[in-house]
Amino acid sequence: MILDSAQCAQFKQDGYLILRQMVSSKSCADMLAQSQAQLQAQLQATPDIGPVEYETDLAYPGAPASFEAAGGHTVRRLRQAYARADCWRDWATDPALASVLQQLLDEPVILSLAHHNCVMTKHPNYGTATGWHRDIRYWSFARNDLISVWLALGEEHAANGGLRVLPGSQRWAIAPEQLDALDFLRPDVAQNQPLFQQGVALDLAAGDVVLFHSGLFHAAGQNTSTQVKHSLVFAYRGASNPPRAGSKSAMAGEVKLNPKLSS
Ligand SMILES: O=C(O)CCC(=O)C(=O)O
Repeated sequence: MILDSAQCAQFKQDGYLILRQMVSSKSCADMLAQSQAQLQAQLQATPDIGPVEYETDLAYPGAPASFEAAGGHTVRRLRQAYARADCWRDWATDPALASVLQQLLDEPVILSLAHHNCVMTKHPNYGTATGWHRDIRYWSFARNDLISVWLALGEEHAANGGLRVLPGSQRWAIAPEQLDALDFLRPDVAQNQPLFQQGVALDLAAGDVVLFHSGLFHAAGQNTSTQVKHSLVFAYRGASNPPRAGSKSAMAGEVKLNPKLSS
């Protein structure tokens, strides 16, 4: 798979690119079944089958107040996806994906196991909305120039907590007072209101892939459907953009990708 010049220009301009139906329905169904099975095993919880993040851990507005509260064990993320299922690992290192990322980063590509590396499981009950943020906020690399790869394993839209993006926001200069203590765009600041109006909701089908720049502001709502939404998400850097020594970004290992050779 090779991006055309319009797609490359679009990524540069908007900070994101959607590749419709990049993953086959069979592969998606396998990846979704894996996620559903691991979630089910986690709910039955003896012993833990892998690391997870709970809504309670994240404590976004509306999250259960404690593990004892109703919904206290709602899983937000199945972590360390790379290590916990062959099909997820195969996708994370897919040579066609590597080729696309190499085109956008213009250099060899490395998968970071420190960030994302998870299935996001947004639940109808107790699944919280995420405010406008940039993925780079907690990451520590030489440059703010990574790409998050979001694979929809089912339909995603505004009603089930689908992604929204602020196109071009990877190039915006944002003043510290526009952000809260966790680096979310503050909803109460007048200067942010025209920014929020530029939000675009992404409608995705299973197999659609969103590539987005680590500086792109994005957000997502609550899941008002009856089904858990599953999205597999990994983060990639270019070879010349290493994690800062001693940072969390440098602690979890990396995988060098092999792009598909064009014939
Ligand atoms: O699904 C969501 O609520 C958005 C998650 C997200 O953007 C993130 O964790 O970086």
